[in-house]
Formats: sequence, C-alpha cells, structure tokens
Amino acid sequence: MDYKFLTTDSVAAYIESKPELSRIVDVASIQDVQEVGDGNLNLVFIVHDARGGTVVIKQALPFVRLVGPEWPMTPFRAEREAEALRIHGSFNQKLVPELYLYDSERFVIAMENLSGYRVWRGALIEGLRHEGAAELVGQYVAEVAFGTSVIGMPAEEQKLLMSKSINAELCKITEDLVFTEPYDDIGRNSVLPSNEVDAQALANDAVMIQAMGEAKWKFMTNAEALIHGDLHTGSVMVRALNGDQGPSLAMAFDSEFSFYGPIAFDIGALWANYTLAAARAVALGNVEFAEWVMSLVGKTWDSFANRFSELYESRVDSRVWKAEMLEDRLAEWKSDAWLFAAAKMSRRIVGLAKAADIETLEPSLREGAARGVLELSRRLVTERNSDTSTSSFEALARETLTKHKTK
Ligand code: SR1
Ligand code: MG
Repeated sequence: MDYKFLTTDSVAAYIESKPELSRIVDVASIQDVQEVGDGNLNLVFIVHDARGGTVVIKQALPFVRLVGPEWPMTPFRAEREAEALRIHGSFNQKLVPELYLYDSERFVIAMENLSGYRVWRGALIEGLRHEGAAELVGQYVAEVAFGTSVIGMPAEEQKLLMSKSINAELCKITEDLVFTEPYDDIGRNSVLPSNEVDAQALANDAVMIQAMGEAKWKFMTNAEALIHGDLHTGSVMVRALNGDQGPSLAMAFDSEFSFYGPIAFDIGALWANYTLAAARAVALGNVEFAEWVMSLVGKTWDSFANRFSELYESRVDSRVWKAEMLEDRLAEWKSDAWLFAAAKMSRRIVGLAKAADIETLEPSLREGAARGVLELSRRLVTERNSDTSTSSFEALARETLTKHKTK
C-alpha cells in the first residue's frame, strides 16, 4: 500500500491542501503540532493555531503500530471509523466527536479536538471521579444499538448498511487476541513470572474455554447493530464541568473496530475496563475509589437499558415486537455482557496489548491485581448462569479483587 505518512512537519501543508480543514485551523498561525498516538495502531496529531482553531488528524498506517510493518493491517479501517463517527454522530452529536473529513487516498480522518476533555483511562488511573460519564456511554451504546439495528432502522436500509460495514481484518484481531490467544498462546502472551501459574490455570480451564468459544461465536455471528467494537476506557473522553472531577461530559471515539456485531460486546468492554481500573485501586489500597469504579457497571447498564427502553417506544415494527421482546433482549444482553466482560478483562492481563491501569503498577502489586482479574473472569462465566444482576457483578469483583491483593 503506497501512500505518504504524515509527520509533525507535513501536517500544516496537509491542512492547507484541504479546504474543510483550512476553514477550521489558520495554517499561517499554527502554533503547535503534536503526535499523541498512544494507541496500538495509528498516527494521531493534535494541531492548534493562534486563534483558538484546533483539529485532530488521525492516519491509519498499513500495519499494526504496536508491532511494526511485520504485522500488515488494512488502512481501510480509517474508512470504517469515519463511517461509524458519521453514523453514530447522526443519533447524538453530543456523544461522539464531529467528523470534518475522510481522505480515502491517505487514509486520514480529521475530527473535532475535544478541548478540555481527557482520555477516561488516564483519569481513572489518577483516581478521578467523572460523575455521569458512565451514564453517557450507556446512553451512547443504547442510541447506536437502537438506531442501527432493525428495531430502529427500516430492514432494507439496515441490510445495505450492514453490507457496507464489513471490517474483517479488525474483527480478526479481536477474534484472535480476545477470544483465542489467552487460551492458545502463539507467542504473543506475556505475564510476570509470578503470574505464570495464573495464566496457565486460565488456559487450562475447560469451562472458560467453552465459554470463550461461545463468546467468540456470538461475536462472529450476532450481527445486531453497528457497534463501536473496542469500547474500553481508552476510547472514551471525559470532561469535568468544574475542576478535574465531579459532574462531567463524555464522548466515545476511536471506533475503527466498528462492525455489525453483538450489542452486549460494547457493554462488556466497558465493564471489563472498569474492573481493570478497580483492580488498580484495590492494589493501591484505594478501597473507596475501587467501590466507586465498580458502581459504574450498574450505572452504565441502567442508563443503557433505560435509554433503549425509551427508544423502543418508536421501533419501526411493533406488530410482533411487544414488551416481551424488549424484556428478552435486555435479559440476553445483560447475560452476554458478563461473558464479554470476562473475555475482555483476561485478554488485557495475558495477551498482546495490555492496559496501563495494571501495567503501571509496580510488579509486587501488579501480581495480585492480575491474579484477581484472571480469577474474576473465570468466576464471571460460571456465576452468570445463576445471577446476571449488575450488583452481583460488582460484588463478585469486590470480593475476588480484594482476596488477591498483594503486599
Ligand atoms: C493489534 S491491536 C491491539 C488492540 O488494540 C486495540 O485497542 C484493540 O483493543 C486491539 O485488540
Ligand atoms: Mg483504539
């Protein structure tokens, strides 16, 4: 794939060449171009001019940045992200950044720079409470789920959109890294020496393997809605309305993994990443903060279920989809969210692409946090068969993470 990669030196000329961008940023007064891509895949630049104009420019490389050119990856993922931003934004522009441009020749997306926002994972690592963020991401998942499923969109339109939303290579990353490799290491897994026994116990757990097989099947076949596809806390931006915490706004971004998949996958991803933040807090002895973080599980779910239920009133076809249909779907999604959360938390401990919440703990503390998350993931897949309430999820997390605290 032959196209020019952007650099901090070439971004200004790029903006000048695009009227959609030179309207937003005054090229002559650009003060600052910073490459901030701390993700696993792309280049990301933030640009500021002297007049307050600002933009985020993201370019997909034809390989996985985390690994290098030896792992080629389709840059057409940028198109998937642009489409997801556009479509998700059409339901609620307050919950996703605005898309300014998609450049299909250089696989570049330009979007709104969310001034005053920060990545939620970093805020959680610092122990900050962004109140209301979990409710807003729950609302985002609900609006996307309703708006792009056949419940909220005419069937012919939905089929056309589904046909244009194939994202095979990025789905394969998830199929491999999330559902398979933690149980069948092909050389990309790693843990602390003291956690090798825990990783081995996970990989040898026949019940877990069966559950992950089921989760993978659901991921690969439940084409319910144009989901985000990678909705961890690093894919959410938050902004406190006053100071650095308290009542807050939140937006979802980085939707390059978007595809027609199971709605519960996005919810499970959030729950798993709340759990990682809580595991960190437990390891550091911040018990109250860990409690608050785990309460986000219920807050996200309640907001999702309430918003989806409101939207369900305006479903496109109510002939056989009555109140029972809504009840059944919510029950199924809640149970599946347990399963997906289990998959998403254990992969961040043993597999490629780990999470800073755990990785930045010093090893003596990381050991217990990692052990707690791995045991919790195994308990979630069995316990969900008897109780799928979010309070049970939170209680199970509290108990398991605390039990394994080291030091
Ligand atoms: C090779 S990409 C690794 C991970 O980064 C993304 O954030 C996804 O979670 C993916 O699994
Ligand atoms: Mg990402």
